[in-house]
Amino acid sequence: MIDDIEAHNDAATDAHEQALSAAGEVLAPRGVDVDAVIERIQSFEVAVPSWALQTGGTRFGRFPIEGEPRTVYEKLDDVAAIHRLTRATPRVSLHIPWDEPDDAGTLRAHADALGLGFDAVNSNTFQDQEGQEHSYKFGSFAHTDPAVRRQAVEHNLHVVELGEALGSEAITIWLADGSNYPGQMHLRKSFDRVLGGLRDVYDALPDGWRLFTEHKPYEPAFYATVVQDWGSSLMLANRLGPQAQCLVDLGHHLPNTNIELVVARLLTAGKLGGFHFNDSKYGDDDLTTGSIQPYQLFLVFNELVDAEEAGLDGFDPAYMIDQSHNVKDPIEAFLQTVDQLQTAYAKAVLVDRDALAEHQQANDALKAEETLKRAYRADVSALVAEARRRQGGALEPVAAFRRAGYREQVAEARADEGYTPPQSL
Ligand code: AOS
Ligand code: ZN
Ligand code: ZN
Repeated sequence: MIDDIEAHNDAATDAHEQALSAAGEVLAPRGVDVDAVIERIQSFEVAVPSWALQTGGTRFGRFPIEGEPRTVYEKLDDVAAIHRLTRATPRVSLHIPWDEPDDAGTLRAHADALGLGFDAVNSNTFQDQEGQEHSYKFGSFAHTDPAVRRQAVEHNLHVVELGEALGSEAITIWLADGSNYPGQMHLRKSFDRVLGGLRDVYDALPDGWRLFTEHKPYEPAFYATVVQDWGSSLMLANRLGPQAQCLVDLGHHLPNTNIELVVARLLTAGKLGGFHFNDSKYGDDDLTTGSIQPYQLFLVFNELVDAEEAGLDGFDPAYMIDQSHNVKDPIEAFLQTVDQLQTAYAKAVLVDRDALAEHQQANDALKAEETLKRAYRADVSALVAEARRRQGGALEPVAAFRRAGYREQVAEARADEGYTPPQSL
């Protein structure tokens, strides 16, 4: 299916090599080791969420495209295509029950054959599923009825068990629990109930596993959400123990929140578990990462690279994407996203940290800011493309994807009854 990457790269090579040498001419005199930066970009990996390979939608509707994956197996095929082009997405973050496999062993074998593994598994207690005994209308872990809380805990234990069978090593728990009106929910007691439920899940974690709590300020609850911000998430992680950490979804902050500062604080606490990358203009918009606020994304990566280079104890964030693709082809949106993430990472690697430290020490606000801006302004697109090429990926992933006609081919295959595996990936 996507087997003409070399031919595609050949056609794009001349222009790419000119761009790469032009970048070298700008960066080398600044003391930048271009090859070292390319190697750092090559080391960057991010997981693809199983829930975003079909077109998304809003509560007003969804506009599907032909060739969308129908099963979790087909979703993995699409992730393999993204990985083939980018060489940066070797793992899938699975949503349960939306992508619950009939048999974990079969799914794991399918992933193995595609060269894929599994990142954090995601539970779901924000919807009622068919045949479910108790409703989550008024909460799950925070519910006033112990039977509902037990059901939510059991579901999460099942997700951990399934994740273990798939080779995953973390669970992400986002709770929709909250209230729409003052007085509806006891603010302190609801938090205590959530902590109690999470403790039951935490106590059952296999060795080496991590539990991520994902905060979100509002939606679906519009008055008070139980795990509404990083402070609540950190309280939970601290109370639970060393295997509990916080997950930062970039879209889960009120307007103007300084997200890089949130990241810095969680790093200091040793509790930065991972990310859901996306971008937003207004709320939890789940737009393509870097599409709205690329400078903010760079500043987040600046904190991450700073921690990485400082060798911060326990620094090991799980990088994952959480987007909804309402108008773009989801595979193309992921190709664009990975490129945006690598770009932000590369620019953060370019920051002259010694100079920055000197300017900070001297309280030279202008020079300190300019140090960041200089790295941010650098054109790293050829370095990112070269990192892909060196690993066998595409110089221009979206162009290669379109030229390969992958979506058209799967549209045909997926119109048939049953599952037709792609012929080559
Ligand atoms: C919800 O707003 C959160 O971002 C979740 O992380 C995610 O979108 C959901 O769990 C889908 O699985
Ligand atoms: Zn999320
Ligand atoms: Zn979200």
